[in-house]
Amino acid sequence: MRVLVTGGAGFIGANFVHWTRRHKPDVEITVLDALTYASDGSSLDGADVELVKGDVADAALVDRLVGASDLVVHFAAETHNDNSLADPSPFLQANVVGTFVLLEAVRKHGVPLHHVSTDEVYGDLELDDPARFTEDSPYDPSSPYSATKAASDLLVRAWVRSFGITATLSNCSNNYGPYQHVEKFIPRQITNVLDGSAPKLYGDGLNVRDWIHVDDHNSAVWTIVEKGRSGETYLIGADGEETNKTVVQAILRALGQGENAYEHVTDRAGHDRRYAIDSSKLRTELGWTPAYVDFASGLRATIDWYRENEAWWRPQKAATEQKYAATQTVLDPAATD
Ligand code: NAD
Ligand code: TDX
Repeated sequence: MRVLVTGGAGFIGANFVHWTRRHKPDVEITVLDALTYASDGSSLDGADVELVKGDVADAALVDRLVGASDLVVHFAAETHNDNSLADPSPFLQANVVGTFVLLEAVRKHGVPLHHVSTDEVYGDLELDDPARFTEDSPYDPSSPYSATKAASDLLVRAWVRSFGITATLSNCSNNYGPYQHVEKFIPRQITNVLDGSAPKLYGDGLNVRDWIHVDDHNSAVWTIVEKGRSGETYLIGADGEETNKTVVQAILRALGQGENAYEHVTDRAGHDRRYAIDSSKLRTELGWTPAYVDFASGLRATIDWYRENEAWWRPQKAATEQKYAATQTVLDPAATD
């Protein structure tokens, strides 16, 4: 079987490739990736894949690659909320037009598709709301990024209904683990501390994210590919709700610093307050369970990975911090703590 993995040089896609190599050695893998700033070809070192540099919105290229595949798993996207606030345009092109082009190719060739999406399509929850997102939650995206992911989900659903393509969808919560770009929350804070600078909390730092180890996300994707029903959406989550402040304090402690050695900086515009996933459907109908049930130990392993792989993240660090410094200023602690 040959799988076409779009976005396979990015964080989750590269981990998906390595997971597949470990658990399904007979699967042949083609990666289609534009190799944007967010990717690093070296994330795929040792993975034995065919790596094609190209755009998921390139119809001729996508047609050829899909025609030669038995399955498509679609990770390719622009993914950082802060970037989508600075310039939404690449998000429309990669996430909406790219998904449309892919859908036309799987329709033509009759190849099954798994579409990877995010819980952010459902908007956010209040901190004290006992509710969590389910497959029936209404779509209510807040940022340009999440709006384009919502649009891509709806395109996939429409192609199933109108054209009868075979496709499953998943919406996952926040991932952590190796090979995540230093612009994202957990790698940014780990590498800040390793560099001797303070972690940066947006606003009051009390926003909640529902953390899942990237290997659990990818084991869930394979479970859905193998056992899921076409046209269905499955929410993926591992009951990992934490405030951003708690995560930063855990990173500081693990790296031998005082747990309050962080700074508050300018909040993100439209910052979603809380995400929380109810993954009962995936667990009950398809029998999936996460392997990393202890966030603290998964986080420590991730910290160790960044400590041991400075050569992987170092080239991106200075430019990333420079970009942040242009828009974020340190807030008075009296106003936030
Ligand atoms: P990432 O930014 O690390 O990787 C995205 C990859 O897509 C990169 O390698 C990039 O080069 C590639 N890409 C971007 N535009 C492309 C284009 N036009 N054509 C081809 N390739 C292109 O992101 P990630 O965190 O690995 O996210 C992967 C997918 O998972 C995305 O669809 C994202 O919405 C979804 N997701 C992410 C999370 C998370 O916590 N990171 C959670 C839920 C869902
Ligand atoms: O320096 C920071 N300080 C901070 O407090 C950064 C970079 C982020 N934050 C906050 C914002 C969020 O509340 O941390 C939280 C996590 O931020 P991100 O890593 O930017 O993730 P988020 O916006 O939650 O989106 C992520 O999860 C869902 C991924 O980037 C998306 O691609 C995915 O769909």
